Amino acid sequence: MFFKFAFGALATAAASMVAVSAAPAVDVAASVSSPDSAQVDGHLFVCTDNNFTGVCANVAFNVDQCINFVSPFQDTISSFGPDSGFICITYTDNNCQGLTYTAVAPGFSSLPSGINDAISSFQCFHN
Ligand SMILES: [Ca+2]
Repeated sequence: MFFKFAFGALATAAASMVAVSAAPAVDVAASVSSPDSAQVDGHLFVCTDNNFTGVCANVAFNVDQCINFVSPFQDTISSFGPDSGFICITYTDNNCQGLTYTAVAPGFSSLPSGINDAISSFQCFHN
């Protein structure tokens, strides 16, 4: 998860990964009905392209909560990673159903066929 980003918007996304306070992450969190950022347990950093590039967001979660992705992250994620201290299970269908792919920090800079561009929801736990 530690890459140099070529574009300003991506640099902002990278900064949000650390500061967990940037506007894009908050907007996405709200759009997927994530809990209030002041009360969340952690964040799953997701990007639409490999190597944590493309459109990225730091999606807030509470442990044991299943969150469905919405546009632009529904069936587009190609790299992702959770905050340290958590294990996150992604699913190829909504409501945490379908094939699973599990990550701990720093996550995966690319995903295998069948998972790439197929993730629809996720659920995280303390690791
Ligand atoms: Ca993708």
